[in-house]
Formats: sequence, structure tokens, C-alpha cells
Amino acid sequence: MLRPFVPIVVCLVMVGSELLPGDRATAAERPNIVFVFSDDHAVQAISAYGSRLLSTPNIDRLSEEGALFVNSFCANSLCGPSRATILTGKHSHKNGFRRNGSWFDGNQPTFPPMLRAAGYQTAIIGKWHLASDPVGFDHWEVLPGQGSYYNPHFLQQDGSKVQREGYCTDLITERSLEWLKNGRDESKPFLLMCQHKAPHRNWSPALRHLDRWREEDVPEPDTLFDSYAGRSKLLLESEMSIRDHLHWGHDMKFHGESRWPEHFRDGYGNGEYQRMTPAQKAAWDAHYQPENESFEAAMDRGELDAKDVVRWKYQRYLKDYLRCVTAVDEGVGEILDYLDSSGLADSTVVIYSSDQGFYLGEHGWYDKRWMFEESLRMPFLIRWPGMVRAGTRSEAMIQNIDYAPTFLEMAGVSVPDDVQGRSLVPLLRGLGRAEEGWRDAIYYAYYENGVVHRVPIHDGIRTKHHKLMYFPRTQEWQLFDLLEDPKERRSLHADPAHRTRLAAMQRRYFDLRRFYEVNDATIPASRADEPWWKQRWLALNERVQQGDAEILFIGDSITQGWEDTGLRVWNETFASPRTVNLGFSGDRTEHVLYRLENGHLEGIAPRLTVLMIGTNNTGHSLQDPKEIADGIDAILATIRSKIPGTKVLLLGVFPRGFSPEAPDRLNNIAVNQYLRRFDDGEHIHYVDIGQVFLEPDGTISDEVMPDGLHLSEVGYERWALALQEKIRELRE
Ligand code: SGN
Ligand code: CA
Repeated sequence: MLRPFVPIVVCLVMVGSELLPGDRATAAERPNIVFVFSDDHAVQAISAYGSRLLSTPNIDRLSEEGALFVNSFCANSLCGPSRATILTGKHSHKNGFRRNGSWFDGNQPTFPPMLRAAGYQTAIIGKWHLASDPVGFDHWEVLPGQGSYYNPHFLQQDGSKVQREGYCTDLITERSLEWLKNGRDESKPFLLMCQHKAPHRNWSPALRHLDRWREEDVPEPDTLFDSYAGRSKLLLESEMSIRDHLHWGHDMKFHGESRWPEHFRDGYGNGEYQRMTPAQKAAWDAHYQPENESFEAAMDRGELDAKDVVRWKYQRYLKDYLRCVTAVDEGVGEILDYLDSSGLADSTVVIYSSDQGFYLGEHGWYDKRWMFEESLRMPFLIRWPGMVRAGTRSEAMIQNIDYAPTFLEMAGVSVPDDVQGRSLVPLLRGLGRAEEGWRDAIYYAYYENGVVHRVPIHDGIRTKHHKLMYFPRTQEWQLFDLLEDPKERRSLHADPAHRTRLAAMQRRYFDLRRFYEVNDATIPASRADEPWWKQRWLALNERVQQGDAEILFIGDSITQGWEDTGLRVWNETFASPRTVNLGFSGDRTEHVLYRLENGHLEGIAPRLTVLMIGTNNTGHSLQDPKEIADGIDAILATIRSKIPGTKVLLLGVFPRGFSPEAPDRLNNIAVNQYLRRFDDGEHIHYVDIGQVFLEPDGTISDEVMPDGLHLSEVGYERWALALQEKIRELRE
């Protein structure tokens, strides 16, 4: 279903009491769109956003001649996810690209092919990072994966790879200009996405910029030596600190092995250095070598304490980062100059943005991922002659879900109903003022845990005044007052004085999750940040890879308990070398989904799967029964698609809580009402054996479930007795 098309030609050139400078036909026509997008460029390194670190005169031009959005945020602070969100106008759980390393389904609706169908000529040049090929572009040339800084390769539309000599940022600008000059059909409006790799790690500058900041130090952030007190302990787990997690070669640009492994990690050399020509290497060494030598000499003389080393590393990191930004800024300047000289400027919207923010030493960190301000914020500057008044500064809460609908409206294309973002065009027309009914809060969710940088899964909401975060692993809330505590040093969630605020923010959080249709139970979630879980998951993947599994038991601690309390009964009933126990203590439906999608079902064709899951969704948050049932439905769909030949014995979630009135008991009963309906008499067989655990009066005896949840040996006996027959029948 499409919304009725609202032509933008009706846009009034009168805004407020002023006549816009570009009060002419071009404003009403479909503009060209140039989207300049970089990687990891934080607002702290843009002078238009008040940077104390450097000047970015060309990017700043966009705000001087157009608008700057102060409250601009990402939906998921990571490269691939941000890009997928931009293309689709949807949060990660809807577009399916939740973490790097996913594969983007380019057949889902995205804005470039819609613009193309509406007569635009479309091109993308530079970083893509979505694994699948770009869809909907007349022209594309993209970096493979993360791409390289020096003498990078570019993937071509014909499947070939071309290496170009030079510096990545310059080459992406050059290729973009080349397309603007010679690649276009001048009769059509166009969309050009010019997407830089810089200033992404490992922050490798253009050789011509190596001398910048040579003689001066850049200022340090107040929180460079953050102790992480007053916030979740999970902050201590992440591995992205300047103190402990920068690499000697890769990040800090030394040759050879780390001389001080307590300060500099080893393991990664500098792959970028290896790509350079001898002349490039010489220029590079001429810069870094003398600095490295003087640092090493000072260390050898014992002149630097641990804090001094952090400070030195901060300078090395930041200066390289800022040098990378400088080339991006120059690239923006070249594009703006070309638009001016070619006469295209008046009919072209130019946007500058970056996939997420970044820590420039704040909280002692580099990288992103966390929902704290520095990585949550995204730059967003837009120049739209004739539409946006020069010097506009907007405080409206915008997010990268809004870009696709904005581009669609600019091009006069109607926005599909399921797009979650909103077009910014009404704001742009209204001098950046939030129109009535604009959002008061944004929703954020991060899903990539247990891998590089070890940031836990979390989500939350942010208003102009407050931020609420939730960590499912520890079931912890964090609440920040952004006006009183802009650097987010103290969570107020446990402060009685803020109880009402906490409740109000929680209310908005749950409402926003409903609004964006976030159901955790259906969103695959890894627990690989818990070492035992990761180990068991990988070990069972290996077990499954032997290929001979005949029966799978899938579930949580109650299933895992067959290996422990239930072991004797197991050995007497279900044990067989071809029966595999895939039960994981503490798992909810979302964790099972993750495991089933990541290894547990590869290369096998079991006859039968016994599935019981959901009681932790009840126990951890008394999750809505329909949501839990939807999670189980998603699990059934995954089983069906991965091992279509297997029969599923779906068990009703066991009763829990000693009393029949226990709220979690009632919740599980409600889940089972839905599960019954999944029985199709063919692939899925539903059985509810809950009665066998109950006393005649409906209570549960601690002889059956000592804690009102987990089974004793007696409990396992009852389970075995109730199911033996059914299992025998279904496995045939
Ligand atoms: C690489 C980087 C990480 C970075 C991710 C994601 N390591 O793995 O530091 O967090 O990319 O970045 S590096 O050794 O390659 O420099 S993202 O922008 O693509 O999401
Ligand atoms: Ca990025």
C-alpha cells in the first residue's frame, strides 16, 4: 500500500515571514541529490558542530549555505547496519541487517531503485560494506568489504576488480567527479552517493597531510581517564580503550613487534603499509619514524608513566584521525566547487553525513557501538538551494531511518507505508523547526556482541533531555539526564529522586518498541559475550557437523538439565549417540533463533526435533504471551527452512511457580494457547504434558521442581514417561 502522493510543487516559497533566496522554479523541480557519506566521522571533528579539534571549512559550507541538524542520530551504531537503515528507512530488526558480516537482501524495497524507476540516474562510488552487490544503481564502483586506504581496489559492475594508485579518499572524490562530468545522462535528475572509507580505523592519512599537527598537540577530552564508575559494569568489559586495546603496528604505526606489550597490543601489523609503493613508504616512514624513535627513547629512559603513554597514544590516534577527516573535507570542497562551476549547484541538494559517530578519546575509547552520545550522534548537514534557508540550525530529533523517505519525497515518489522513518522535507521547508507532531524521542538498538570490541546487546530511547538504556544480559537500566550530565558519567536509574522520570522513560521505551514493532523474542540474539555459552554453542556446532544427528532436543536449562539432574533417566530412555542435546541454560527464544541460524542445523537431516522454549521469556520480563509465541513461531519457521524433513515435537511450556496463581504460571499457560494452533498434524505435533508435574490441587511440589521451575530427577522421570511413546512414534 502506498500513501497518496503529495506533490512537493506545492511547497511554499514563503517560509515564516521571509522570502527564500531561491524563490524560483528550481526549488519546485525534482532536485539532483549528492549524498556525501563518510565512515566513523564524529560531530566532534566537524567545526560546524563546534569542534575544538580542527576546522572543516568545506563541510561547514553546507551549514552556512543550508541547514545543520544538531539532534541527528543513528539507529544502530555500526557500519553495515547504518547503511541498511539508510537504504530502507527501517530499523535493523526490520531490514534484517543487524550486525556487520550480515548479508544485505537487496531485493527488499530501498530508495535507489525507486528513484531510478522515477527517472533518476543513480550512482554509488566508494564504501558499501553490505556483502551483496548494490541494487538499483545505473553505475556503481565500490570498495570490497572495508576497502583499503592506499592504492585501493574497487569492485566493478562487471564483476572485475580494479586497483587504482593513490589515496582512497581522493580516488573516491575523483571517481565521483568523473561520473558527474562524463558518466551522466544530462537529461535526467541524478542521485550520486559518494561514500568514503575515511576516517575509519586504522586512520591512515593522505601522505600530504602527515605534517599537520606535527608541532602541536590536540586537546584531550575530559573523560579520557573515565573510571566507568556510576554506570553498568558492562562498560568495563568492552575492548575499545586507548589504554588497553590499540595495536602497535595496525593502529600506532610502529614496525615490528610490540616493545611494550602491556601498553600496545600485538597481533595486527599494518596491512596498509604493505600496500604502499616504495615512494609512498618512504614518505610515510619519513613522518612516523622520527616520532616513533623519540617515543621509544623516552620510554627507554623511563620518562613516561602509564598515563603519559595513554596521552601519547591519544595524540597519535587523534592526529591520524583528523588528518583523514581533512582529506574528506577537501573532497567535499572539490565536489561543491564542481557543482558551482558547472551550474548544477542551484538544482542539487548536497548532504553530508557519516554512518555513525565515534569516540575521540571520550570515556577513554575509540570505536562506536554504545548508545552514548559520541557514537549515537550522526552529522547531518544539507544544502538545498531555494528550499532551505542558509544558516538554518535544526534541533528536531532526526535519525537515519528518515533519509530514504526524505529522498523519496524530494524525487516526488510516494513513500511505502512500512517505511519507519519520516521525510525531513516538511522540516526543511519550515526552517528546521520541528513541525507539530514530530517525534519527541528516537529508538536505538545494538546487536553485535561477543566479537571485536565486545560491546553488549542493548537498546534504548533518547529524548532531548534524557536517555534510557537497557541491557538484556544483566537486565539493567541506565538513565541519564543529558542536560545536567551531558558527558553521561552517572546513571540515575537507581536514584529515588528520579523514580518518576525513570517510569516515564520506561513507558516511552515500551511504547516506542511497540510502535516500531520490536519483539525481542523474534530477533536472533547471540550470547557469545558469555564465555560458557560461546563455548557450548561452538562445541555443539562441531558435534552437529558430524552429520549423523537423528534426534535434536532444543531448549533452555530444562532441556540442558538432561545432562545433569536428568542424566540417569536420559541414559535409560533417550540417550543414543545420535541424539543431540541443544539445551542452553538461560536461553530465550531469541537465543535459540540465533543458534539455529548460526550452525546448529547445518548439514544434518534429523528425523525428529523436540522443542521446548519460552519459559525464560516469561521469567526474565514476563514478556507478552503473544510475543513469545511469535518467537516460537519464528523458531519453527527456521527449523522448517533449514531441516525441512524433520518432524517437530513441540512441547507446551512447562508450568512454573508453586501456586496455580503465580503470574509466570499464567503467562506460560497463555503462551501454550497459541502453541496449540501451530500443530499441523504433519510436521509439527504439539503436546502439553504440564499436568504431570502438578499436584491434584494445581500446586507444584518441590519434589518435582525444587525451585518451582527446574526439574528434579523425579520431574525428569515424569517427563520421560509422558513422552517416550510419542517420541518413539514420531521418530519412525
Ligand atoms: C573493523 C575494525 C573495528 C571496527 C569494525 C567495524 N577493526 O573490524 O575497529 O569496529 O571494523 O567498523 S580493523 O582492524 O579493521 O581496523 S565499521 O565501521 O565497519 O562498522
Ligand atoms: Ca562506520
